[in-house]
Amino acid sequence: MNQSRRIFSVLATVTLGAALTLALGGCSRGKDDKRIVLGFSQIGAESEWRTANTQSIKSAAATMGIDLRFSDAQQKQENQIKALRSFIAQKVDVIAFSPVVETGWDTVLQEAHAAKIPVILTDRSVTSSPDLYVGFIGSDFVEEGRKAGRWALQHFKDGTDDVNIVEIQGTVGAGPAIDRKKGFEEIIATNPRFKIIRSQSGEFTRSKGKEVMEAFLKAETRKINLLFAHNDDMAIGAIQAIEEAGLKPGHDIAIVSIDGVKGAFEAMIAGKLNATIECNPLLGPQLMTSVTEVMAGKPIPKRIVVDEQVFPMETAKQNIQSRKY
Ligand code: GYE
Repeated sequence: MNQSRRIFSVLATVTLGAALTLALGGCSRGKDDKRIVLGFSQIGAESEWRTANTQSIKSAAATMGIDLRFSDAQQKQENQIKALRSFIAQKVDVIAFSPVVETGWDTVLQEAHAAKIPVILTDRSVTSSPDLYVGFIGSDFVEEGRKAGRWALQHFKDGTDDVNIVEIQGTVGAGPAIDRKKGFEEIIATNPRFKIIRSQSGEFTRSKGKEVMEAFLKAETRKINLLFAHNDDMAIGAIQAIEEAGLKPGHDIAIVSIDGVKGAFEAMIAGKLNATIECNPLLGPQLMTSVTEVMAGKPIPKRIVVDEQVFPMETAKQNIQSRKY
């Protein structure tokens, strides 16, 4: 081999090697990358809450040096199951996910268990056996529903008339939809004046919330006194529908919703939303701490509950600046 040929052949080998390293780099890691690999399956991007939750998870992983494989399921359980199976195939160190609905997870959780990959639930829980996951970090949704109910009892305490309530529920089968309804009903059942006259799912989105409220307003002949929306986004959608029907949201129809996102504070300052019950989406740091603990062989609590408050309209102005989502 002459000089130039030898140089060419060396160069070709080096280039081919580099190209292969680059190509493989996406799915496998360098030998000395000791970072923990976390596969995370997110529900989607249906609400302001979810966007804040995703940001929190991504930035906490970056801060804590965790190699995050993030997958968005676009609100479909089948996509989440596919993502979990792909994490198992990739042999990630830990799997975490926010289950869109509560049921239907047994098989895939058993597969993760058989592969000895610990699973942490965040935000929403499942009905599967607690032996199939190491812990669940999230809010107490029944308590959030109770807080909304207590707020309603207080708000209408002076009257004697019936309080006709319409409810816009979250995604059918989702933990927060089931539990918020349960907590709210438990409280309003203590006063016979309070009646839910219509209830339908608005899938946790603004556009569906608007659609459902439009349908309620069209079909209902009785006066609607209160709207209970399972999240702020649906309440914000419903506010538009109420205005388009020529009514004053927050006045003609009182509104209470859950999450405490910026949009809700803005609506309260504008006098269109009466109260929001906080549900904290900033679960990233807690999740990453749990992931590191699990990898260090430490037990983590089976249930980590997030602390939350109620914000009535009157306190919106003084609190909006300090809101982080
Ligand atoms: O309230 C809603 C989101 O699971 C707590 O999901 C979460 C809920 C939240 O879409 O806005």
